[in-house]
Amino acid sequence: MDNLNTTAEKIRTMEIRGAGRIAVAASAALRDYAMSLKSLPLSEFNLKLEAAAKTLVDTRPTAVSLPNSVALTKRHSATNVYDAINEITGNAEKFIKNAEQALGKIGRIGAQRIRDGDVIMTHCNSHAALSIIKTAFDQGKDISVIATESRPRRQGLITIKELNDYGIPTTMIVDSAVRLIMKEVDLVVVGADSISVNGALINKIGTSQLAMAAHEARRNVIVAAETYKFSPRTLLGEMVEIEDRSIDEVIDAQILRELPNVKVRNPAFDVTPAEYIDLIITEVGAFPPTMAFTVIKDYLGLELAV
Ligand code: RI2
Repeated sequence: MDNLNTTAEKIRTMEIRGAGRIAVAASAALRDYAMSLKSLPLSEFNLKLEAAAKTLVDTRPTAVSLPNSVALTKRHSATNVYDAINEITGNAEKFIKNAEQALGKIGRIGAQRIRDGDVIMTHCNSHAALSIIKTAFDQGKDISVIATESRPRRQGLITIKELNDYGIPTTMIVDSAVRLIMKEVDLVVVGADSISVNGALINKIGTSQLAMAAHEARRNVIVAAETYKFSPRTLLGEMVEIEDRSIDEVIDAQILRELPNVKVRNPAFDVTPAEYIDLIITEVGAFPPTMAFTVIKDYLGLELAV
């Protein structure tokens, strides 16, 4: 359980972060944990596996990639532990391989939407969104990027470093400059933590203000999302929980102590309605947000909803 708890803690503290990366890390941790239980009777094995799955899923509530990866990894129909471990190992290898390949496919499909000379605005740090931008650049398109700082954790700094190292001309702005700068932008490309059945996007706090500003300026918003970022449980009416993180990420505790009448909030994600989204680029194709149900049904399976 030590390694599993270490991975869970790294996800909780965001040492491992990004909806895709946490899903891959959780799948690998559950696989390794299952292998460590090989001497147990099946009933005990199943109980421990369920407890471990819950530990991983409880680390961060918003990115559906996490419960999806855990559910897809832990399921087995074996009648003995040896076969159960084999199934779980196979599930994990398949999930991790698909997740890695998905990024390349999303890059190739999404890059078709980027034209020579485009200025692209992005938010936070999304490996899927960056795959589209880098692929377009690799194709020889003369592009540049405007990247937001992404307060409070400033994941925009990871994005600008990655773009800089790749040789892509990049401008950093503070989050509140988004609307002013939007007129210089051709399209917005962002990632996803969850996509609900009504096509709404749940992504890093501030994403919806990019989308609204883009809508106002008649610019397209493209979402880069692997199919495992669609939320099956929203089919049953479940709402995606917005993670409230520590206020220490926003304000110094000492300053706050001197302001007894002030409350600070730190929601980590927001919701962008489907009408502000042009296309969602997945590894199996580009879909309008209205097709979220089809993606869930055909590529994740309705059994994940229960
Ligand atoms: P990829 C991140 O969440 C950002 O919100 C990003 O847009 C999303 O995950 C998807 O990232 P956080 O872990 O999977 O920084 O595309 O809270 O890398």
